[in-house]
Amino acid sequence: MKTSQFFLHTFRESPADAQIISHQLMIRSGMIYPTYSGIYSWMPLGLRVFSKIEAIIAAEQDKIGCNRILMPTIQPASLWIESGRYDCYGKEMLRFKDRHERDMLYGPTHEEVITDIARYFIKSYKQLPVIFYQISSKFRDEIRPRFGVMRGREFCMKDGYSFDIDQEGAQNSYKKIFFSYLRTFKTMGLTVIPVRANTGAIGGNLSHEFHVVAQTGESEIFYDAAYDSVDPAALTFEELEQIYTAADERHDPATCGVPAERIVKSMGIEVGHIFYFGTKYSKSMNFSVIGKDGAPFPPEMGSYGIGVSRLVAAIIEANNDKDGIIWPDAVAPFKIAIITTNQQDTRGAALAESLYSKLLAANVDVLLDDRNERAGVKFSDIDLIGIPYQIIIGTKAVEYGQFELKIRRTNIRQDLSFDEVLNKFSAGG
Ligand code: 5CA
Repeated sequence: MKTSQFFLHTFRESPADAQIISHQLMIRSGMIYPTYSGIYSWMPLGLRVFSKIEAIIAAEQDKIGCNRILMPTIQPASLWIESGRYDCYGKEMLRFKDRHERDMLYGPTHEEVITDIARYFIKSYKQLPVIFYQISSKFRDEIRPRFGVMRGREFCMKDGYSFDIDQEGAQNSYKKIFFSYLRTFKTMGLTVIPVRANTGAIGGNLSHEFHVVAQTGESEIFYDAAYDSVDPAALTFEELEQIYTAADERHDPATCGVPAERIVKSMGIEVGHIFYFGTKYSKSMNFSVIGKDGAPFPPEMGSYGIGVSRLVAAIIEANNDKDGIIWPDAVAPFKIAIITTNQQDTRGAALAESLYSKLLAANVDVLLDDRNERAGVKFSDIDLIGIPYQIIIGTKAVEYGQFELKIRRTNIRQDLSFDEVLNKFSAGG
């Protein structure tokens, strides 16, 4: 992609209501546009990051055998009346009537819709276990939408739902998802802490939230300092459960059993939340399957969420400096930006064009900044939008064949030849 074609619009200032750095940087880099309070449009730069995050999540879900589907955003109230949640869900649910005066809603979550699907397709224990997931828009009429896409009203979630024969099966599905989430977040360059949580409106008795530790997080989390020195992916679920972690509403210093001086308290951004709730929905919605013994039974269920749009902001909170965003490679909108310092210099422009087409041919995600702007403007824009690697093509490149590589995160600069640049990045380095 070339900046001469790419719809890149950066701003020097951020609006007064943008209180946290990720919100400010997302607006300043033109990643999102606030269409309405808590409702955002994703612009080309933002959508590239969003899509990479979505693809990482989907790849990991597929790898562990989850089935991707797509459910409607608009749901009939009747399903929620069946499950018993219609009256208790409260004002967060956007309710309206269709032209036939039937009660409808914009889905804040999909337990009812998936249970209705499952009871149509699944008749026998032989069809279990199965896990479905989707990546789609949700609407929650949050009382205080804020921090941009961090707490939106319309937002994107990966929501997954498991169906199992018995408790043991359901807990295995839960654990499988638990560890897949650790891998998913790691691939995005994020460190997360899974904490024991309450189940709230979803219901059930086993639940974990996944938190990115950040000053600007909205939730308080508590955990045993011992957690800081473990690699959760290297432990079993049972071993991990031995180390105390808790979401705010679950933490009780009197009963937690960990000496106060060992308890770490920090702010966290909740990027994922998983629930095991047994037969809550299968029972209330009359979903049962025929068991081995010929008798019908309600399957055991769990649900598993990742905040896809929130993740974009969370990654920025964890990766920025005074000049802007610093994307981890895996989610960067472009891996490399080629910057000509003087686009009028046809020799430099030709070198840039040639490097650009060779990198493109090698399948590298590259942005060519071929704008007729001052070098300083280009440098600050490319820093702001967080491209991990910058190749600067100025007089040194034209005169001596020296292409300056700047690494955004470390600010380390290095002169490379044309072929060295090509080899370094074509090999996936
Ligand atoms: N049905 C379950 C799991 S599929 C569920 O809805 N869980 S949830 O309510 O915890 O939401 C899952 C994830 O969506 C949260 O962990 C959070 O990362 C994200 N999320 C929730 N509300 C918002 C919001 N208003 N804006 C952005 N992301 C949100």
